[in-house]
Amino acid sequence: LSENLDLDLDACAREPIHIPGSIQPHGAMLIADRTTHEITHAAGDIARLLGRERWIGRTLGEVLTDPLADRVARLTQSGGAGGYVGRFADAGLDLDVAAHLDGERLVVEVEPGLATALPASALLGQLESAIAAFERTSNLQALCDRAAIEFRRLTGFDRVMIYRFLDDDAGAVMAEDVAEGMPSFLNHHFPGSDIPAQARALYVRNLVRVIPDVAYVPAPLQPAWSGAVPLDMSDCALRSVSPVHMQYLRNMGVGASASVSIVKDGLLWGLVACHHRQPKLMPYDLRAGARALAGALARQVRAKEEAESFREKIRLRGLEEEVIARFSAAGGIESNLTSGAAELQRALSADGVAIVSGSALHLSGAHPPVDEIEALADWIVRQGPEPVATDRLSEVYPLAEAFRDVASGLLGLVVSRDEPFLVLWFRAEQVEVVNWAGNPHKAVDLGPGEVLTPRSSFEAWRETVRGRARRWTLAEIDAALRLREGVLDARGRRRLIDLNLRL
Ligand code: BLA
Repeated sequence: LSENLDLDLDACAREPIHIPGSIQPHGAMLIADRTTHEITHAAGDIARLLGRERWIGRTLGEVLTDPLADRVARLTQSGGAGGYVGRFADAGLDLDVAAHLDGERLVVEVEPGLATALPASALLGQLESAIAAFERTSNLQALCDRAAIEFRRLTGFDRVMIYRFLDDDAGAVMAEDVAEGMPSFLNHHFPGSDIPAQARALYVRNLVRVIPDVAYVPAPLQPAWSGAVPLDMSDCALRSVSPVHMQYLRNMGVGASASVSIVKDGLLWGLVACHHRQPKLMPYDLRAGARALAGALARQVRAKEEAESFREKIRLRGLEEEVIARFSAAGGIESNLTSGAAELQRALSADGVAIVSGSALHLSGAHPPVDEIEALADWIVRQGPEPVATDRLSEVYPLAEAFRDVASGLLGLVVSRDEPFLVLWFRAEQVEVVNWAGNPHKAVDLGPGEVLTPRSSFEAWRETVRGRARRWTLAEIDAALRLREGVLDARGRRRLIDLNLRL
């Protein structure tokens, strides 16, 4: 690969990764006619792996033995999608054979199996206990922490990360389990282009991919492909991977990589990303186990997310009532505003709050300078009665550039215009929040010229989220609106009480 990688990011997404025309050489591929079983193409070191000297023009039975060839036929008959065929141990190596149908062609893949046999009962037992552990976790973060541990136990890789896709296809490492001495990527965020769109689409269809040796030399299909349509390797375990990504892994000091899709409701929610310092295989049985475990993880992610959004709704309701009750209590709103600000901040998980009440200002958390808040409040009043909700304040209010670290996100609510009475919720710029969570960037220095590494990707992500905050959810904006109604009602009632007292 040339030193001058063309890092045009559109080009990344255009690379046709499903038709590389070659495989990773830890295994071998045989392409045969569906009806005659005659082998037309092959890739990889067949002589070494299968102990056969000639294969083109022979049948699958001659090269793989008849029982295996029969099973290939059965597996792919009557529209079967294909799958595991069996073990081939003729040449002294223990090889797993899998096959699938591609139009009129049979695609047979042969690769090293587990070095020591793992009884199905042991694998199933491990999966069962991992899934039970997933179910016992109490929230999404705890689930992901547990998942990193269980996937590392299953695969034996040095670093296992739960990588979650965020807004704009960017992603973050939200949980990690690492071997001693392995650098951490916890809390690192990455731009969407690190895993381009066509790769994400492929990973919804093909749930596990492995790169057992990042130093491999691709083995091309032979003889050279003559068909008008290149062989689609979307479903091939041995598919040779993008050279750009190989460079990325090498720059990262990784010897082997594997990743497992976490698909929730048909969408790619995240990946279990596994790294090993040395080359490392992830044989068929382990991949099947990892697929099953990732399916269970995805279902638990959904359950946790649903439970969390339900809890969130209940919590918001409870807080609304509390805040409103406080505002209606003796002493009225004014005497309760200072503690109220902190409560309002927590309610909408903001990083700061300002309450503007007449000429008084009540503050909580991280907020812009006081004179900036006053100008901002004037601007919000001028926007009209609808709440102002933005995750990129400086794009609509350029003066916010000066304090975007603490207030790139704004939810501004005018409760009443005449006094005036406003609540401003602030959310910090995303990079700032990541810094608060522990700046992962301090750990390792970037070498000169290392363009394709997670650390320079982290920098790229930093640049793309300048001036951006976490979005306000509809539930949060709704809660703010209900709060306004509640406060107005409470004030109305207090006025009446005060009036009655005076009369
Ligand atoms: C694929 N990129 C991937 C994959 C991951 C990442 C996990 C899946 C393949 C695998 O399992 O190894 C990204 N890996 C990461 C990230 C971390 C990690 C973010 O460990 C963080 C710790 N990649 C780039 C750029 C391009 C690019 C700039 O950084 C484009 C020019 C391309 N990445 C790229 C492509 C693939 C990929 C094309 C698909 C590889 C394939 O399946 O053939």
